[in-house]
Amino acid sequence: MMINDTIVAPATNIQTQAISLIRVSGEDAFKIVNKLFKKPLQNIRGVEFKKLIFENEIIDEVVIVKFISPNSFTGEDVIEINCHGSVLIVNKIISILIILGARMALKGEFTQRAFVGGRINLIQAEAINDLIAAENDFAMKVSLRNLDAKKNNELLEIKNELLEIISKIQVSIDYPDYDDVENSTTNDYLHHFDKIQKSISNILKLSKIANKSFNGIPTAIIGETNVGKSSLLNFLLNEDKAIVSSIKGTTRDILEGKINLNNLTLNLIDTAGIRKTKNEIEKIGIEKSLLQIEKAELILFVIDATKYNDVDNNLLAKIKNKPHVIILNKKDLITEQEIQKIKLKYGDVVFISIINNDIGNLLDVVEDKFNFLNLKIDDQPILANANQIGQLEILMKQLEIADLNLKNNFSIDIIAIDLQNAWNTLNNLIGETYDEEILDNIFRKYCLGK
Ligand SMILES: Nc1nc2c(ncn2[C@@H]2O[C@H](COP(=O)(O)OP(=O)(O)OP(=O)(O)O)[C@@H](O)[C@H]2O)c(=O)[nH]1
Ligand SMILES: [Mg+2]
Repeated sequence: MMINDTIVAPATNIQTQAISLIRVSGEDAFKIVNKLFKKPLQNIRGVEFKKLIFENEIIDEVVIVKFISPNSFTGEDVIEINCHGSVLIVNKIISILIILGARMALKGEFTQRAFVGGRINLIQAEAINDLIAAENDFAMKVSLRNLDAKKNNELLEIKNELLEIISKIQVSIDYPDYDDVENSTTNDYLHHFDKIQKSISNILKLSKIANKSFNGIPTAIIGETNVGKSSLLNFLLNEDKAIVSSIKGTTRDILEGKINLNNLTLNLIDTAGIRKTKNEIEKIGIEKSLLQIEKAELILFVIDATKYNDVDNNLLAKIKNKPHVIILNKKDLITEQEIQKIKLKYGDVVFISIINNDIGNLLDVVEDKFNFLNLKIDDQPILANANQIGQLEILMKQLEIADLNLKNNFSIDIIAIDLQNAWNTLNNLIGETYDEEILDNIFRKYCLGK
């Protein structure tokens, strides 16, 4: 990636729509865009209405928004062209700008420039993409929070504390006698260190919980045959995805779909009904269902309410040690008296009747299983995307190693190296130091024009 050239990209979809937005950023933004007007743009922040002309032909009437370096998103001169939302016009304007000297931007390159130019830190840059990709309210709130650099001051504090320990250690390496003067004993280090470890461990724990909300929770719909598992999948997805029939063993293979609740996303998996069978194909399907019980992080266990006394106890035992919701379907076929009996037998269950489009409070019960709402997202950093969690895990390990070596009275030089590693990881996380390749990996996941 060259940082000195001027880039252009559509910031809205290339489709027929009311208005489309084209972004230009770079040193030559004004020079290039001005070639399209009779009179050049005024070189001040603001908005101008213009006729866009190329080779004596009017291309469009546009509204130009101008941001002057360094007061723009990228930190460079940025010109946004609001043109009519025609695919032809957008393509034409972009082609002309490229002929005139701009280069087509890479995905996420505007944000990358904002980061490299020091306008935002890496956590903020990642939050922009997480926000665009957010599929539920919780993911949206966490991303919005991370757009604000101040919200992650705790990380900077931890970094400063680490630096302080490192420099003290450095002093005692360079001037061994100075230790007594400073009175900075190993205990001092240990005390500071415990605090740092606790903070990072807490941030990692919360970030992992939040990550579940970002990525979706693998949720298997499990039960015996004919209980209404596929009917439930179809209802939740609001489409006829799975075949539903009164024949036992209708579903043979797993089927997947995704739904967004208020604070979490479920990756639903419909499975073959579990029963004893001689049919080879059905057997394979059932093996897959059993595997899904292992793999899923939430199980929706469906029981046919008219057959609540015949549920396979082995199967019930398998799901009991995983997060699960017991669902009694076909409520329409049983009496109030039977409902009471079922409650006595199973305790906390949800009654539903898919045939009557009634799933009771099922979705609330599911949301309550994961208490994202109780996470006080304002109180501590939450870095929920996979890249950040990976870095936090490395950091945690490095701190643990340093801690262990301190407690085992290892030479102070070794501990200095351990801490330096942790400090480097923390810098990578915030983006104060970075590897070009890693950055490219992060930003190429962004939308074009972002
Ligand atoms: N009365 C009643 N019937 C239902 C209800 N929900 C589903 N059914 C019927 O139950 C039968 C089985 O439904 P499916 O959704 O195919 O059941 P399944 O659990 O996926 O079955 P397998 O794929 O064979 O394991 C179908 O005839 C559905 O119409 C309900 O709430 N009430
Ligand atoms: Mg089915």
